[in-house]
Amino acid sequence: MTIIGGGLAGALLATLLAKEGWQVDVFERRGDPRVEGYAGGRSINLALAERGLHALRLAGLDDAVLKQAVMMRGRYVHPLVGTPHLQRYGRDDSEVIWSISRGELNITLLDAAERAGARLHFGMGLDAVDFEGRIATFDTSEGKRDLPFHTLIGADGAGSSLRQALQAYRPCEERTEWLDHGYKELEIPPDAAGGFRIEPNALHIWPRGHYMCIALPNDERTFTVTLFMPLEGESPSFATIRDGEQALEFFRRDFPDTLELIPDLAEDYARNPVGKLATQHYRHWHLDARAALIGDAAHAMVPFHGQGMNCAFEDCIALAAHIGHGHLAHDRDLAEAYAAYEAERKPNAAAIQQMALENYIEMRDKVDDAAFLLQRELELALQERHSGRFVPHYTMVTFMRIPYAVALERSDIQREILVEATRGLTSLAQVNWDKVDAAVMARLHPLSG
Ligand code: FAD
Ligand code: 8RB
Repeated sequence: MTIIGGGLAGALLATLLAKEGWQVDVFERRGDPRVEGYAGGRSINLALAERGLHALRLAGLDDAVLKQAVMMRGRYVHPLVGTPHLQRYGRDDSEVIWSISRGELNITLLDAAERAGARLHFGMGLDAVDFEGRIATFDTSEGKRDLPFHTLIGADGAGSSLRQALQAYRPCEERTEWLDHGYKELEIPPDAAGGFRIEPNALHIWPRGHYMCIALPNDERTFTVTLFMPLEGESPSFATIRDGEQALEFFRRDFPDTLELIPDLAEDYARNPVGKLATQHYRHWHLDARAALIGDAAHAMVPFHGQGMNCAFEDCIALAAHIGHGHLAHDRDLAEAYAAYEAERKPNAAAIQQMALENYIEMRDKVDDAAFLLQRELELALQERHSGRFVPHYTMVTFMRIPYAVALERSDIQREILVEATRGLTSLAQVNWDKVDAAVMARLHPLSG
């Protein structure tokens, strides 16, 4: 098994396959982060939820990762006017998400892959593939190198070289849906006493309608802040807020409480690049037994549900399960395993891609809105009244492992029930419970798992 990319999915899949007895080689373009430090430098964090945590559990890595994680109990919403407040994600501290460092996670996964017997090759970026002769060409510091392979697994991220090679060899339908919003990262350092400057156990959101800031805690007492806003168009957009001075003025007006939290705002803003965001769709994720794609290489998504890594880890579990033990290395079996993996995961990836787009509107606009908050209240009440039948959207995506496609289908029905039952109302006391209960019973069957 030749895995291209030693990022999050590549390193986890290498561990799982090596444990199954496969001979695994991982080729990573960058240097070894355990030797050279994690490329990208600054502390960048990710939200880990149940799907990702479960995958780590299967690899025996959950304890090691959680040791360095910061618990996030809910959304801490900072309105422009009014009091900041916590909206819990779940019922109690068993339903939380975890902020973890990408660099530390990647190192934990690479160590595990090596311990399981995988061979890691750093400084080797895939350049081109001869699928007929089964030769892969890599860029190295000493020039190009050709290596034979049996099968290639592309875990090389949203800009996947393996996917490009596949598209060149056997073009298939593809679609990149660019979001017209981008992002920029900023930082909240520790306070003078070395502690967190704001509530550590939350995912902070400053919703502002068409744009927003979020902040996730790091265990070294900093927060990584991400500003999301339109790339072009009328102010505010990245086209109109161009330098540190304009950023200061913008934040003074729209995020006044963050000014004292982000002392280097002007410098961070001027120095850090504007990131672009896209959803990528590919008709085929595999080429018979010769190649398969996982994670962002197969289905990059926008970040607003915090599920990119979680979904990529689910891909790894699914692919490893379909492939099975290392002694079944016949091309026919492998091609079947790849096809079964693709059939299982494609509808689910499409579902979370769509839900991620929808969650941007919720985060930037609705978390602050009275009608939405009433719907959320009703959602929690219905969870109590119809336990196992009415399960909140966020809970299905974040705290359960039911297929994303099932979560999407049920969320659509539930949203209709919530909107219908709260239309024109200002409090739960006015709800027509007989009618809502009947709608729940008629339209939702009990969910297992
Ligand atoms: P990656 O982790 O990107 O790994 C790809 C690897 O392939 C890299 O190591 C790269 O160097 C290597 N590579 C690339 N090209 C080649 C080549 N030609 N040859 C060899 N190697 C190559 N997801 C969440 O679930 N929760 C979050 O909160 C969250 N926050 C995020 C925050 C940021 C700033 C970003 C950018 C993403 C976030 N994501 C989050 C998404 C998550 O990072 C990705 O979905 C996840 O990393 C996908 O894993 P992957 O292995 O497919 O890709
Ligand atoms: N990629 C997240 C959520 C959902 C939070 C909620 C949202 C930053 C890039 Cl934007 C975002 C979530 O509904 O209350 N859970 O986890 C992570 C998020 O952004 C990450 C940090 C991010 N991802 C390029 C930037």
